[in-house]
Parts: sequence; structure tokens; C-alpha cells
Amino acid sequence: MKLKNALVALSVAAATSATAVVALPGGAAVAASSHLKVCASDNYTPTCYTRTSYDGNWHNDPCDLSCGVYDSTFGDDISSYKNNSPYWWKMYHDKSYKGYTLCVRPWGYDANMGDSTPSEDDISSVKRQGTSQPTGCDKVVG
Ligand SMILES: [Ca+2]
Ligand SMILES: [Ca+2]
Ligand SMILES: [Ca+2]
Repeated sequence: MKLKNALVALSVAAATSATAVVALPGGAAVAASSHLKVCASDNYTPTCYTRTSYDGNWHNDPCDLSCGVYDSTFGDDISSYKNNSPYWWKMYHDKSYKGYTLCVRPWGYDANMGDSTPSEDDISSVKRQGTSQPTGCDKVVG
């Protein structure tokens, strides 16, 4: 092949390898970096966690004083989030995937949940959904 075509082929190969996927037992393919990021305060500060599939109880995750003097756990502290995945996510007010439910669009984000949801400092569990909009949403966000 000509040099120009070879360069194009190389750049395509490089781009392909940069988006490596991981095969899961269920047959679903998830991008290696696919996750939901949630943070204790607005604008993705100062304490953040990521989850790739679920967390039924944020209250057992230790936090620092950024989460509040009266609360040393991450439960009921999420104020900003970013969905770095092609999947919908549900964020629930209560532990074990119960209570008022936010449905976050694929790639959706909010740097200050208080602006657009009634759920700032209320989220207690999260779970990844499929690629189409799930049922059971009290509010669609992101
Ligand atoms: Ca947890
Ligand atoms: Ca907060
Ligand atoms: Ca809660």
C-alpha cells in the first residue's frame, strides 16, 4: 500500500486499540473505563467515587470531613455526578435501590444536583441499567 494509506491504517488501528472493551460473563461488552462518577460536593469536588455496575449502600463508604462534620460516610452526600458510560443509571434516595428514583441518561452529568433535582445530599444507592430508557423513573436527568 502507498505510504499515505499505510498511515491512515496505522491511525485507525491506534484509535481502535484506544477503545478496548472488556467482555463480561453475560455477553455484554463494557468499555474498560465505563463508570458512574459521584462526588460529595458541587463541581466534582472534593471526594469522589466511581462505580462500574452498582452500589446498594453508600453509607458504608468512608469519607472525610468534606462530607460534613456530622457524617463520616458518603451516604446522603452526593452533590455532583458524571455518567461516563453508554448506559442509563438509576440513583435512589434509599439504600437497596428503593425510594425516589433518578434516571441518568447515558453520558449525562450535573455539576450541581441542587439546580435540577430534589435529590442533592439524598442518594443512597445506584445501579447501572441498559442502553434504553428504563421504567420506574421519578425524574429523568443528565
Ligand atoms: Ca457502598
Ligand atoms: Ca453534598
Ligand atoms: Ca438517602
